[in-house]
Amino acid sequence: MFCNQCEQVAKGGGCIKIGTCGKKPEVAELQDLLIYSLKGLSLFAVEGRKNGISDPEVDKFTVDALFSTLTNVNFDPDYFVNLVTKSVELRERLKAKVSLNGGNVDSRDHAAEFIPAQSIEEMTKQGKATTITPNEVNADVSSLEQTTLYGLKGIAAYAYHAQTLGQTEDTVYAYIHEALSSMLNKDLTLEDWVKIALKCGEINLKAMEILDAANTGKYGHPVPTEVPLGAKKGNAILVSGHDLYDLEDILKQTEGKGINVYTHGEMLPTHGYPELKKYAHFYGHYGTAWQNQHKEFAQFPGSIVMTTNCLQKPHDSYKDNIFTCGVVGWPGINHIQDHDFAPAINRALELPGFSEDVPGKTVMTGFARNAVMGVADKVIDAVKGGDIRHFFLVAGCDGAKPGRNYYTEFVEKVPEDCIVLTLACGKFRFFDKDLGNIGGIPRLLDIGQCNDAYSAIQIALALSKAFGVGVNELPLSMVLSWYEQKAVSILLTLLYLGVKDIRLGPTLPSFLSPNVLDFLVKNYEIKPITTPDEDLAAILKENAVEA
Ligand code: FSO
Ligand code: SF4
Repeated sequence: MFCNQCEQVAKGGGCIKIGTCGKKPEVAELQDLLIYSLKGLSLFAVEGRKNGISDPEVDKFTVDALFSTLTNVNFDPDYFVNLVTKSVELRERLKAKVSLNGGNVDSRDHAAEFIPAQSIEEMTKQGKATTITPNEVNADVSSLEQTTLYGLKGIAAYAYHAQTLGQTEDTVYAYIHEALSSMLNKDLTLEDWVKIALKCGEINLKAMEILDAANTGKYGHPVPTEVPLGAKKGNAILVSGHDLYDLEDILKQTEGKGINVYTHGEMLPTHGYPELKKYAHFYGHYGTAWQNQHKEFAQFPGSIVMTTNCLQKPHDSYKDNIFTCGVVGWPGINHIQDHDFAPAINRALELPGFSEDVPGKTVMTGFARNAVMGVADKVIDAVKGGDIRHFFLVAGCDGAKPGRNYYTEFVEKVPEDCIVLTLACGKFRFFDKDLGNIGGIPRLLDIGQCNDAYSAIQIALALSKAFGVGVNELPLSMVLSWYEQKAVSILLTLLYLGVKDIRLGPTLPSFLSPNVLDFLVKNYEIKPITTPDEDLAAILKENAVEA
């Protein structure tokens, strides 16, 4: 196996024996075969669109399949065997349709013709033959191709959640197919790949926009909401991952059953949505970020539902209590079918639940774009009056590496006349700190999930409009942490928008070649994080000079 798609990659720039995430070689190679089959399928999806044919099943399948290969989503070899088989079936069906409509289906590319082997062992061998390792001869093209593939996985995650709520956009599907099929074209130049990678950022913005429309359209705009971190006596279900629709189903299906519903990890911001918070048994938040799940899930006295990433190998102590759904999977772990959460609900009723109320702190969430823009006048006055000196967007993923303590320290050291905006699971490094407020505006504003990066972008664009300056001239600095591929797509979106001077950590992606990194440094002034003191001093000094 070779996998280098996330920040947890093994030393040397690739996981080659087993993934640090727990992904086994068999699964890695089946995922590689799936990606290869999607490239073949995409050749005909592109040709189909040229001839007025688009196939909604192919579009949805491509997104689901890509998302299932994102870090910490699915570890079940059988799942990937089925997806490869389905991908080839869809390819042949589409090929026939395109041919009937006068399209050219003469591609002799192996990806357009291969037939999956009958046994899992043989299929794994087929996958191994398609594994892509960084190409030393053409390192920069190979680096941009990988960046694009990982960006596509991020786009697929957003498109998946949007399509679950019935929101789709053909430009997103069309780009995914174009980019995947481009990966079979060995004649593309470095310039071509720069364009494809930046286009990935543009399309990701679209995917995030439709997700935002889907979430706010169905559940309302988030409002500032106080969320208990303690617990209530009674049976309990813990919902992790990112999917709002799954959560709504769980809330509906548990109503009147004496079960309290808790969020874990990236589900925390769901407490801010009016159409979700209206459920009286939607109680509070339990635990912190994904990498702490072994300890936190083992202690939770109810059942647990993992709606999307980030899943880790379930420990024996809670493996009978945890349920996966949608594209998530682990071999031998119960999987929810067709949104029927009865197995997880019944398990919650069998388990003891909380024997008494557990007192705890509370945290605030729900400062998404609508809430922040609602107080824009106040914010602008505070900046003009000198009460707010600077905004820091301290956002992104959490992870297990010790270097991530940088983000906790950074937020602790942000001067009192500055505001911290945050989103995604990295916030659990500081989410329960009381940073006070500036003239009634909280100094720590939780915009939402990593899936709500669109909201942060809209806030930045609205501020730049209000101040009559570009985003790069705002008193706003981005200090980002990355882990998996959604972060790659968001980074590409920020580059597409021309955002400069991003500080990125805890380490830089291993799939960026030295020249690609140099390009990003020269054109976008991307910087690796150093120390909180050094970075804060540098940011505030630059800002003071500009002011
Ligand atoms: Fe975190 Fe995991 Fe949301 Fe990521 S839970 S790390 S960016 O996969 O999805 O922020
Ligand atoms: Fe390694 Fe990350 Fe790939 Fe898992 S997803 S195999 S940790 S690079």
